[in-house]
Order: sequence, then structure tokens, then C-alpha cells
Amino acid sequence: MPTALITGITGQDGAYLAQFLLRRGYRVIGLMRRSASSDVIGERLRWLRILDDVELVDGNLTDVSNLVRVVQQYKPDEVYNLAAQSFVATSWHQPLLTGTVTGIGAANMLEAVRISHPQARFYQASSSEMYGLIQAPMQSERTPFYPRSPYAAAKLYAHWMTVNYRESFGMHASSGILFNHESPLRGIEFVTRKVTDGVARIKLGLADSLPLGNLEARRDWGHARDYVRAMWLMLQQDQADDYVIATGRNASIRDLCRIAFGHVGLDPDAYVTTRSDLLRPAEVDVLLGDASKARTRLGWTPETSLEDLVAEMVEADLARHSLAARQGRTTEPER
Ligand code: NDP
Ligand code: GDR
Repeated sequence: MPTALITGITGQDGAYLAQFLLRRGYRVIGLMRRSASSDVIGERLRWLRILDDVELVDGNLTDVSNLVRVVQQYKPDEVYNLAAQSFVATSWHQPLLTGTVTGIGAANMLEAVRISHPQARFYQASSSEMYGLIQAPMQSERTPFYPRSPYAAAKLYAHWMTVNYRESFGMHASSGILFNHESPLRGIEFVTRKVTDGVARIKLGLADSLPLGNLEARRDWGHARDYVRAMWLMLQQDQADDYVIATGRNASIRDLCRIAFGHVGLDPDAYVTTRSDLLRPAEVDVLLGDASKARTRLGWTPETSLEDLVAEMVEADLARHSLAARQGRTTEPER
């Protein structure tokens, strides 16, 4: 039975990846940071009904000594480094924390593997945000990077450290340059989930408007379930490498609203407002990924359309709010 260690197991991708690996017969170890709210932190794993099937171990990406011990103890065949301060907007308010967790944290994990179990295969969660101010209309592995936020700068450091450990120490370290991917388990602060949650509230009479920032930004959105499969495929290759994972189609936030409101028969123009405090100090205006290398070498293609993804998310949010109302509970505050 192969063993996988996932950092960030309590996040969106960690939960779907754990489910994917369990179905393939892996023993799944998840690094979970200590929190006073640990009972609610396993919520995504509970939602997928796998909380009891994974082994959670205390740990934090900022403490290399504990990472060394965890890798030494479990000697995982595969290490997926998904933990990060992953919300771009927060990275301007907490640039140093973002650098420490998202950048140095990845280096800590690479060091822990190199010191304790260098034969482990390593996956780094790189990001399309690294392209920032895009240098080509479609971004591939050969497109130069131009990060536009403290988050993207930290991810770029982690990305090059992964390449460097592969080239310097011969480690099987791969980096997935993933474009935005979403699901019903997406954090509520990200725009897709904020929109689908807002649509559900409005439909159920729990809200009467949805404040957003820049409606013209364009993103290449896929489904997280499809994207975790690509992570695994990368670690099954003989040679470690870097791969863009994307759908090759993008849409604006305005388009996203049209699809989500349209799903419940509402007109977004009647509810969406814009608020200047939701604009970012520097924006990534447009992203569009070219995943032909992943298609050719990994045999990977996305299976979920944007329309199906948004429909699944709206339905999940409608179900959440309806259940909460029946149980007399309030749901999370609007963000
Ligand atoms: P989430 O924000 O949902 O999850 C982040 C995870 O990191 C959580 O489990 C969180 O734990 C954990 N974490 C944060 N800080 C620390 C720390 N100091 N020590 C240990 N764990 C920590 O992110 P996603 O699942 O969406 O993304 C996974 C990874 O992929 C991230 O690195 C993200 O930057 C990257 N990425 C995501 C994309 C996307 O579209 N989703 C696209 C490209 C890259 P807790 O639950 O305690 O907060
Ligand atoms: P992003 O995702 O920054 O691309 O990073 P997010 O959903 O936060 O923003 C996407 C775009 O939507 C615009 N936008 C808003 N965004 C939010 N969050 N809230 C709003 O109200 C709003 N209105 C407009 C933003 O300006 C932006 O242009 C995500 C994260 O998962 C990263 O960790 C990951 O690396 C990248 O995707 C790829």
C-alpha cells in the first residue's frame, strides 16, 4: 500500500486529493495545523465522508523540525505540498506571513524530504498567478512569469526551489502550474464560491444583493476534482517535470455571474453591485492556460465544463442554506 503525505489536507484540493488517493488504495497522511477550532477544520473531509479514513498529524509548514520528523516517521512514497496562505487579496495585508508560509514553507518541505526521505516523489502546488501581467496570450510552461502580488511572488520562489531541488539533488520534484479550479468545497472568499453562495442566498430570500470587485477580470476555471488527478499523474511519470493544468477557455466575472444567476432564473443586473474596496492594488486581468504538454505527456484532459461546475456549486449552496434554515441555524456571514 503506497503512502502519501498531503500538506493542506483540510483545504479544497487536499480534500479532493485525499479522496482520489484513498480510492486508489493509498494510505493517506494529512498534515494539519493546530487550531482551537479543529472540530470544524475537518469540515471538507467530513463533507466527502473521508475524515475517518485519513490519518491526521499535527504540523505546520513554518516549523521545519516538525516536517523533518513527520517525513522521517511515515517515509511517504509521495508528498503533495498543497498548504499555503492561498488567498491573493490577503497577501497584500499579510505579505510576510504569505512569504513565510507559501514561499519558505515550500522550501522547508523540500528540505524535510531531502534530509529524511529523498527518494519520495514531491509535488509543488504552483499557480497561474505567477504569470500575472501576462507575457503571451496563452500561457504555457515556456511563458515568462511576471508576479503581481505578494502571493504570486512567494509561489514563484517555491516554484523555482522545486526546479532547483530537482536539478541540484536529482529529487523527483514536480511542479503543477494550475489555473483556477473550483468546487462546492471552495473557500467562501474566492469569487466563484462567493457568487454561487450569493445566488443561493438571494434565491432563498436571505440576501438582496451581491457586492463584488472587478467584474472584467478573466479566469480559466476548471473543477478541482479534475485537477487533483493531474497532480497524481505528474508523480507517476518516470521523470519529474513542470506542467500547466488548465481548460484553455476563460470567462469574466461578469460571465460567471450570468451563468450562476441564470441557473436559478435570475438576472444578475438586478443584484450585483460593485464596491471599490474589493478591488486589488494590482490586478491580474486575464489568464488563459495552454495545457497541451499535460494532454500529450500525462494523457490529462479536464472533464467538467464551466456551466456544469457552476451548476454543481449553486446547487450545493442552495442545499446548504436550505438545510441550515430547516435546522434553525445561520450560515457563514457574507464576505
Ligand atoms: P486552500 O486555501 O483551500 O487550502 C490551503 C491549505 O493550507 C489549508 O489546508 C490550510 O489549513 C493549509 N495551511 C495554511 N497555512 C498553513 C501552515 N502554516 N501550515 C500548514 N498548513 C497550512 O487552498 P486550495 O486547496 O484551493 O489550494 C491548494 C494549493 O494549491 C495552495 O497552495 C494554493 O495556493 C495552490 N493553488 C490553488 C489553485 C486553486 O485554484 N485552488 C490554483 C493554483 C494553485 P487550514 O485549513 O488550517 O487553514
Ligand atoms: P484568484 O482567485 O485571485 O485568481 O486566486 P479569486 O477567486 O480570489 O479572484 C479571481 C478574480 O475575481 C476578481 N474579483 C473578486 N475576487 C474575490 N475574491 N472577491 C470578489 O468580491 C471579487 N470581485 C472580483 C478578482 O479581482 C480576481 O481577478 C485563486 C487562488 O486559489 C490562488 O491560490 C490560486 O493560485 C489562483 O486562483 C490560481
